[in-house]
Amino acid sequence: MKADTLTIKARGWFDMADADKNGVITVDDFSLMADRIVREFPHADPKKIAAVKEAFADDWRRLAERADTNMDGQITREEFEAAVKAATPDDYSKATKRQVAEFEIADVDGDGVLSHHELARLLKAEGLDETSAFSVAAILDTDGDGVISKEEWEAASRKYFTGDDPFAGLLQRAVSSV
Ligand SMILES: [Ca+2]
Ligand SMILES: [Ca+2]
Ligand SMILES: [Ca+2]
Repeated sequence: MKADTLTIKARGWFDMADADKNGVITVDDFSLMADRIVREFPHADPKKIAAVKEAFADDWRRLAERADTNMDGQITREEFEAAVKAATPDDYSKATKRQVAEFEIADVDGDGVLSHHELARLLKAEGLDETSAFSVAAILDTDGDGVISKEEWEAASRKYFTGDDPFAGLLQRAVSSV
């Protein structure tokens, strides 16, 4: 990946992760992101809701371990960008608990795949506008069969973090316009 692509992505990820927009990433941002998803899917199985909350708490702990250099419970933009630059592709090679939990809660009809509509609801809960959410769903449906399979979701999550891919920019624009 090109260095400038990584910097642009790191900025976009920071803005996404700083959910309460107070300029630093803390545990509160991760609870807020989890709450937004849960609010979008209030009738989900309580186990799926618990899994989303736990996955976000877990993601916070993993990020803090890696990025909160001075251990004050806040990750600044500088700390975050340094951590992103120090990360190796291996750090993103496996689907995280969060990706799995997000997929599960968004699969409202429980058929094991996400319709474009189901995925768009998840993405909107994560801050995308309607148009961007459906564009991203179409991009992630790589075989064009009308649904996003677990494999497509995991491949997309990997590519989002490691590739010079087109939809990282799309996501960033969508998020920065919120
Ligand atoms: Ca924040
Ligand atoms: Ca489904
Ligand atoms: Ca598909």
